[in-house]
Amino acid sequence: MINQRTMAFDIDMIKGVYARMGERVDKARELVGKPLTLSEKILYSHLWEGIPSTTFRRGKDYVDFAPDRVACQDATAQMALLQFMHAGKPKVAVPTTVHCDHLIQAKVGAEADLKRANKTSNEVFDFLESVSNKYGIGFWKPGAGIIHQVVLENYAFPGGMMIGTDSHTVNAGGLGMVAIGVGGADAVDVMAGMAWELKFPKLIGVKLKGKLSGWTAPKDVILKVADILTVKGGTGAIIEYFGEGATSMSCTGKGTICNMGAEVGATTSTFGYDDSMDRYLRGTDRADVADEAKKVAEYLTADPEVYQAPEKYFDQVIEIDLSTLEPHLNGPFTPDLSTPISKMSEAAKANDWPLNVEVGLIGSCTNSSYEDISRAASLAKQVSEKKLKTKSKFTITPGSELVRYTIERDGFIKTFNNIGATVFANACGPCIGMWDRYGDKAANGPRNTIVHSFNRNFAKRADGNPNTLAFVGSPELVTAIAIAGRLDFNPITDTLINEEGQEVKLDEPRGYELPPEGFAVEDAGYVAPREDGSSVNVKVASDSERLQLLAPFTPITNESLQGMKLLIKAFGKCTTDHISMAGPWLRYRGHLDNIANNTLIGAVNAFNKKTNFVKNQLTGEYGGVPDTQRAYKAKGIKTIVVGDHNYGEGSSREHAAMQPRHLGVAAVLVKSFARIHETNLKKQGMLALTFANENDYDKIQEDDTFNFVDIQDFAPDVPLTIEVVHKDGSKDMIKTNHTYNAPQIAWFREGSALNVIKKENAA
Ligand code: MIC
Ligand code: SF4
Repeated sequence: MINQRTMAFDIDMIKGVYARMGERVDKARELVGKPLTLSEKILYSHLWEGIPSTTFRRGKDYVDFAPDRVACQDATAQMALLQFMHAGKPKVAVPTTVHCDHLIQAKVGAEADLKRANKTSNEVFDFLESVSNKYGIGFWKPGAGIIHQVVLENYAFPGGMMIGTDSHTVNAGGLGMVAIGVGGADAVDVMAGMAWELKFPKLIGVKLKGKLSGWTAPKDVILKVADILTVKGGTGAIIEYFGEGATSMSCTGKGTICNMGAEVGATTSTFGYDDSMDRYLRGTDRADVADEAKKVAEYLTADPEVYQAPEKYFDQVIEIDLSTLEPHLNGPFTPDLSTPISKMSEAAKANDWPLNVEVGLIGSCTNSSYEDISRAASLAKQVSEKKLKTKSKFTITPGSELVRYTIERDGFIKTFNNIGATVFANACGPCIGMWDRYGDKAANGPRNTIVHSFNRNFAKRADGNPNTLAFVGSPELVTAIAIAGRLDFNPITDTLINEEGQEVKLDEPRGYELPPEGFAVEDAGYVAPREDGSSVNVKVASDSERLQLLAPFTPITNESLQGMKLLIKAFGKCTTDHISMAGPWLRYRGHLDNIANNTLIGAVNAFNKKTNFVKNQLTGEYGGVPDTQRAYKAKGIKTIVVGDHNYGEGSSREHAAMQPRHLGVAAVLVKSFARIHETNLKKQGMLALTFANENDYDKIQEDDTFNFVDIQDFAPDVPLTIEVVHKDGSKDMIKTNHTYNAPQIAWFREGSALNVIKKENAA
């Protein structure tokens, strides 16, 4: 039995979805006039209007959806729930859960780390627990596991639609959902019982030919997809996987592929319902969901014609042959720089990447299934069998207590301990910079290489050290490389010299899709909310440095958009980690004014190539971005941020929009946006604009002043013009595009989407 439940959570809701699905999908097929992909079936059966009455243009039309559930993690839930408290609702309108996973620092090992986190973040955990209790939200306490793993084990169901305040919510695609990462304000819409809006996505089909074998793992599929699509190639699209390679893969392997789909910017990824999902549902005590899904199985995958001739139904089709796919390592500093392991020796030499690997880290929300761990353990076991010595340090972060308990019972933790591994708490830990690797010396840390099975490897991401080169690989490859201690170790061809001077080769990894003796756990970590939470008091201390009640944003007026200054012109990659760094700053995720002190400190200033060093046009002096911005704010001067392509890539954290908004940035003008960040800016009542002519980026100078000359005519599909006045008095007229529809323009005019909700609820 999986802790507090013997059957699935919210089974009635799931039955309701399945009861409606047939009629809705049939109607959609009739309207669209051709066979449907799985993605379309799920989207059209979750329209806010109910039974479809019209078709939508992919990549063009905004559509109102009715997701089945919401999930939030601690670092984003604080802001989401602080906003929800303003929505004026007594209870959440759809099943919702909160998961404590991001705020646990990895240092010594699971037990001590968890104890410390419970002490240092106790105020935040208490806040989240009491808000959950009040509004009918399921609460997963610290140590229960990482949101996406817990969702896959407990809540995900084939054909469902969910949103979550974390970009890797997409993991649930492994169980055939359409699961989408959003900012907190989007989650508030759904929790408050309103429609959730999304531009109808484009569809990318990925045909997986052949089967995985030997050293190649599901991770290599997504590493290859990242190579093909790059970090922005999936933007605005759902990736749907199919083919023999898909059905022959485990459900959790599918989860890995969907999870890291966030790294190509995809709205989400998904797989059609198959036996692997049936096995996984039954293995996690959800035979009831499996039985229900079986009854509507034809609606939980694409119509047969689609996978036979995919080019007729998808906007883009990619084919990957799993039989010839090699293990890959992606990195450093970006998840799409892909190197097959057989080419690593050459690539490392050419790029001067340090070959010595200091640490191998496995686990995280995307790669800590029983299958992953058992396969990695089969390699760790060979260390003593073959009289080897593990050269790198090695760490494991299990994705959930369910997995951790089961792998301990089955002896894998012991196997890892035998090679000197550290087992961290079931939490994000090193994946989100909550890894105390260097104490306070991270900023000037030494140049070094690490390999991990996580998703992201942006600069400073894991340990705060800008000189750490992180490479992403499968847990199997990471383990083999940690044993060998070298980045260019190719376990398929290379041998190692053991303690007795003999040449030995690692055998291929072997594992189990699901635990042969079933999953087990003592306390999975779930806390059910009260039936009636109306008397629960939510306390936020007025002098708290961790939590701060929100004050509504005031609208940005047309007048304030004249005479604006440039805050920063960001050069190159500017991810949400650059805009609002995680790691030590996670501490302030519930306190807008405090966290605003990290605003854009990681962005590179295009004029001097330095971080956190921009010109204050009022004094002519250079200073940090937050301080400079606060100086403009004090004078009531609005500012603009300029950026390159895929601005805001990465996380769903709406702090990356709320902080600049709080400090007085009014507009962000870039070559292109990542989806979630663009929406987050709109939700907070800011202007998110793109250059109509990309080269105009080059026209922006350090001392520029900006006037929005036609902002009074702000309307859907009409570009906005900015007059840019340079220091020498010369001017450029710059045309900018936007994707605002009429309701989104109302968010801007009212100051934020939340202000609009509040107004509607008060009326
Ligand atoms: C991440 O992987 O970057 C995070 C940390 O999980 C974020 C959420 C956050 O910033 O809190 C994400 O992916 O959305
Ligand atoms: Fe946590 Fe990392 Fe997964 Fe984000 S990607 S949810 S930080 S484990």
